[in-house]
Amino acid sequence: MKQGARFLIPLLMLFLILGGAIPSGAVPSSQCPGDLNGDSIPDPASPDYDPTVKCLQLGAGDGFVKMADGKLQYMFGFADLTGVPLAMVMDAGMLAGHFPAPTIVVDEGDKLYLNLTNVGMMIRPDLFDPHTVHWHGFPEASSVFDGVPDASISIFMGSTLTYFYNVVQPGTYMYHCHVEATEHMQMGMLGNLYVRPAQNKLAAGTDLNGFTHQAGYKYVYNDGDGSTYYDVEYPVQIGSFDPDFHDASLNVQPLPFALMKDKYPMLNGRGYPDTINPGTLDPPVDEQIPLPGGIGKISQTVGSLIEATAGQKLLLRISNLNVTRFYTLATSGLTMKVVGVSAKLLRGPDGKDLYYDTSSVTLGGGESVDVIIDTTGVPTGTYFLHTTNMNYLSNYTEPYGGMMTEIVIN
Ligand SMILES: [Cu+2]
Repeated sequence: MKQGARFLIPLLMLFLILGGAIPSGAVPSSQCPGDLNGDSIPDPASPDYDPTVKCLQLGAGDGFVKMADGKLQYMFGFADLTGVPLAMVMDAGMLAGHFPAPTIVVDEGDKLYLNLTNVGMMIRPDLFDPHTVHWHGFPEASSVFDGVPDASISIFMGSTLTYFYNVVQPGTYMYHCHVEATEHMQMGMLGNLYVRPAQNKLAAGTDLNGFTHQAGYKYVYNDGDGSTYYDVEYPVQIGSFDPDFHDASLNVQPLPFALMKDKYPMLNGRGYPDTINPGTLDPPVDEQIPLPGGIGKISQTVGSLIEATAGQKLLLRISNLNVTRFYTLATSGLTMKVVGVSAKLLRGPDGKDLYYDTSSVTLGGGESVDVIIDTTGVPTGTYFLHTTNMNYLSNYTEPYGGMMTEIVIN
């Protein structure tokens, strides 16, 4: 990190010289039907108010996160700026990247207006990288909202694009920036995203092939028989960082694409034992990089401690967005029933139930599974969800960490 500090001084001077390159005075032109005061939140008093409209204001830029062994990592990331007045979005978004990106949860039938503002790279003002949002695996309303630069548009510094999604399919998805995807995804522009099914909103007492729906019941998919009922849910995203790649980016060095080897395996942007901290991690700080008001913003808010009460059905929405390899996640002493794969209910073409029980799932980048753990009859206690790629039960040189978290049955 000393090396990083050496490069930072000239970079900061460059930033001051290029001050106009990042138009912090520009006010995003965001769309949110029913928003009366420009904070990206629909107001019920508005004549345009529609309860199925959801709005999000995301910033795309850079920031810092801390690994479980204490190492600071420069990263690119998204920030949730919903509720921030539009005039403040550029300032609030700078150096505010989160890892993982803010979790997006919507209901089938919603209309989602996702405003993406590129706030620029504070630490790398020499980069003029655009960004996008790619909702992986979802049938977009138009290819312009797909976020793949070849087929749609990407967002430059100071600009905002409103992505519109007609939320027609439930399931466990994920999202990421698709610009220079190997770099921007390795750098951390990855997040959880899932859609709850319309079946949740059926009238109480509705018969589902012998299963009686009640108010408050939740399902993973529109299964028609209550077989994907669950009580509590947790998104668990597999991700991993290569510190050599991140340090090269911080130090304005050539990026080692072909040498990329992730040494910080994580769940929801943390290695064990940070994974079992249910709350927000302390803001990352480093005395070596004296950037006033910069480093120190909260950037890791999504824990992965999993808790249930014995007898409950526990849903894990597991996705993998790392760019380097497959990972296997296993449970010890618990059975996982796989009911969905890659945002689809696991059924054959004739509707035949293809759910299966397992103790491990293996996912490559871009894959997801929905697993239900029925804790009926399970002894209370602490269980583990961990990778069986044993070398990744580590935080780089520190053993006993990495891609692992705890499932606590109370
Ligand atoms: Cu990007």
